[in-house]
Amino acid sequence: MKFVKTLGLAFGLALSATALHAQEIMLRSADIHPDGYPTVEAVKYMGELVSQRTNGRVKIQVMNNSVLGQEKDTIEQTRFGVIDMNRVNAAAFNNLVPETTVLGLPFLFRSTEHMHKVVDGPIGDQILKAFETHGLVGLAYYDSGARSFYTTKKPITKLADLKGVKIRVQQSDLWIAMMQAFGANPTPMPMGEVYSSLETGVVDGAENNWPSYESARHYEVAKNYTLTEHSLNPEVLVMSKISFDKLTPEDQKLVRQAAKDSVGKMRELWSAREKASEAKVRAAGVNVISVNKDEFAAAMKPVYDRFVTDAKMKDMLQQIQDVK
Ligand code: GTR
Repeated sequence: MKFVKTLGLAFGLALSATALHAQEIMLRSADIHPDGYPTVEAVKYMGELVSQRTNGRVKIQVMNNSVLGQEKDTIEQTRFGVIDMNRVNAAAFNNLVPETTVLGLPFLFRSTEHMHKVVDGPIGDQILKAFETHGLVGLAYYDSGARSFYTTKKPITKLADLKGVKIRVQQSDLWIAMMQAFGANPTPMPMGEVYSSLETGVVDGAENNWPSYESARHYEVAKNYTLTEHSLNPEVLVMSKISFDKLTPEDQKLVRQAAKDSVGKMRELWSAREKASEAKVRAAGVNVISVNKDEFAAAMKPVYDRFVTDAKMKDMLQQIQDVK
């Protein structure tokens, strides 16, 4: 956190309590996505809210486009208080905060509405709370749509087509296991390496939502997009516990509230961008393939067997499934 300027500090010797209160606070927030991407714009919007509500005393600077590094590294830096805030997909937290795993389970959510109800309810809160023992404060969930496969050469039209296909995955044990259960050969790597890996044949494919497939230009090199829609894993906005603890209780409340208040904006931006990205890649000639999703879902039992083992996970899963 940068305390940029101290208002009303006449001599610069010692900071009085009042002067400390008047300090301008700049919170730096990381994101890998480019300008215009809904997650980036939603955190900018949150920044506007925070600034309005504090008369410009607290501000958020969104440092997107991976300028602060790839997600795994920025998460570490956020835990150490070098970065104040971070917007990342839940998958990136799976190994650190095991409670997040449940949200990425394949074919878990019946619809976006179901996912919203879960993350907006007690389970969502429980998972956000779980970040606190790992140096992070969970602020809010953002949409990430449905993830589907895309491949460079062989189009995936049925489950058997994934056999032995090298698929890039997020760096998460859950996601590696999921790809194995689909029969694919998982290659974990950061998002920033995917384009060149597809282009040079290091991997045969990857999987993501329409906006990422489009904005990262993966559709230029992997032109077959198969609508498996295997996960609705949301994005998570977190704050560094170190940075959070430096704020006054009032500012902590304000930051939490502004994050929650940005969710509605994010959902609007997301549904518009999903449609726009889909239209753009279809217009660019992408081969969009429909599949029998039940066949893919039926292969996921080993993933559930491996990750839903203890009483806590079983209970969370049950509660999620019970949400109507
Ligand atoms: C995107 C997500 C990123 C990252 C990326 C990936 O949809 O917004 O946070 O998880 O996918 O596949 O690495």
